[in-house]
Amino acid sequence: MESAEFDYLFKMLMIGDSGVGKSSLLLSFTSETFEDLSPTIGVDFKVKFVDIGGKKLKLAIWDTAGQERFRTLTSSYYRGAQGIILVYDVTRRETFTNLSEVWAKEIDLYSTNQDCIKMLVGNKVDKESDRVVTKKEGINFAREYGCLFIECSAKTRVNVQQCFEELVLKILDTPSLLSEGSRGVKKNIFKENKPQSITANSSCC
Ligand SMILES: Nc1nc2c(ncn2[C@@H]2O[C@H](COP(=O)(O)OP(=O)(O)OP(=O)(O)O)[C@@H](O)[C@H]2O)c(=O)[nH]1
Ligand SMILES: [Mg+2]
Repeated sequence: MESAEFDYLFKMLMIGDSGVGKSSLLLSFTSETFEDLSPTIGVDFKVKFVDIGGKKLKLAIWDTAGQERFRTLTSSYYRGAQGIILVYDVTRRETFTNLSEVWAKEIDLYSTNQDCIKMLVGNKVDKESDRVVTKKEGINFAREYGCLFIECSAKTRVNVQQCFEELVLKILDTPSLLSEGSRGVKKNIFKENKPQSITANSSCC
């Protein structure tokens, strides 16, 4: 798909404690691979073009660092996000308790879209024997905080695609999130509007 051909641009943000697997989930979604990654420094960013719900979408996904020393950096990344993915590790209880202690508070403070869709993700379900947070606890948290919910594994890629798809479908279903700001560039707009003075090698943005 050409970069100029999409119906909507959605900004999405991944948050959660260090080591829960945010970057691994993103890599699993965008590249269909799994590698042992180093902790994210500051913030990372990936773009993926997808066809979901009959629409051509450009997803700009911001992958924040969970380490506390980067936290002040990440606040600005909440601005304008239509979707927020809150990740915890089903094998580490503190990553789940920090959802209410830290991450839900951050969303309240920094999120600018009132109707922004939140997806709660319990990651690392491939380590079932090490699980300490039950699925029921995840469901209850999601209900209390008004989030969608899914359990998945970046390693085996189970439910990774579904996680992003369900979030995007819900954004598409929310008219206030489909405003002008998220609308994509119309096909061939550059060809149609190209002024005479622009040469073949000039680039845009
Ligand atoms: N078994 C298993 N390990 C995983 C899974 N997802 C991530 N990991 C491992 O968990 C560790 C941390 O993963 P990252 O993706 O770097 O975690 P992060 O949330 O991005 O961490 P920060 O960037 O520090 O915030 C790595 O060693 C990954 O290989 C998973 O689904 N299953
Ligand atoms: Mg990371």
